[in-house]
Amino acid sequence: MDRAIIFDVDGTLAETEETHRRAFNQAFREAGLSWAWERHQYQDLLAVTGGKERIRHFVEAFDPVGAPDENLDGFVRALHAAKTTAYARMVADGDLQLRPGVRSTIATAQRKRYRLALATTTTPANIDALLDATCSDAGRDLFDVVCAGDSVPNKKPAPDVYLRALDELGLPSTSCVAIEDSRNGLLSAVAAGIRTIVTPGMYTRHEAFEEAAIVVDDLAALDFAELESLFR
Ligand code: XBP
Ligand code: MG
Repeated sequence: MDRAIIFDVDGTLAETEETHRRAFNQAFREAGLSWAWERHQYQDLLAVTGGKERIRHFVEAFDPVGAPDENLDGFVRALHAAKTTAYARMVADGDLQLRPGVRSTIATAQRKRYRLALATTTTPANIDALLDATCSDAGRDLFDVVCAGDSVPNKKPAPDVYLRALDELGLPSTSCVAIEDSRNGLLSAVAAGIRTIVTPGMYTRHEAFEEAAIVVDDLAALDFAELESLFR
């Protein structure tokens, strides 16, 4: 029976959320808005997954100056498109690296002919930007299956994106292990029946992970045999 490792993207493959936060703020400035999400506020806003959903939540919760009285959907979509453009530019020009142990875990999985997948809330374009910047030629081809963003009706912590990944892999949850950084991601994977390793990130270190099979600082601190012990 095939086995697969399903990686989350933001916060798991790399510490990308600080770049996302800066990209949101860049889009706000370009739109002439005085909004600026500081780190502490962004950590709270990350409770809402999905950039469009996060902007909408911010408007509805804080009624900031400059938010439109109508056509909020169009306003949010335009703002998020600008943010996605800014993010891609920041990743291309920046120095994001894969988190410790990610590259070696992928290499060991490839050597053992495990399949690799991504299950993420983020916009697909963000995945290409990150993989182009960190995985050079291999990039997205590293992953058999990529399930991202709006491809599912309900974002994390709903199980939709992991259920879609299982479906596209054609594997049962018992043949897969998920790797996540956040409680939302952990709840999503566990709800899909997948044993999950959590490597908390800079914005999620404070969260609860009792449903995780393993919690470890990063994948460099994990013996691959411990990951393999989670397959059933
Ligand atoms: C994390 C998210 C995303 C990013 C921003 O996704 O919730 O919304 O914060 O990306 P992951 P978008 O599941 O990879 O941890 O603005 O494209 O949503
Ligand atoms: Mg994440």
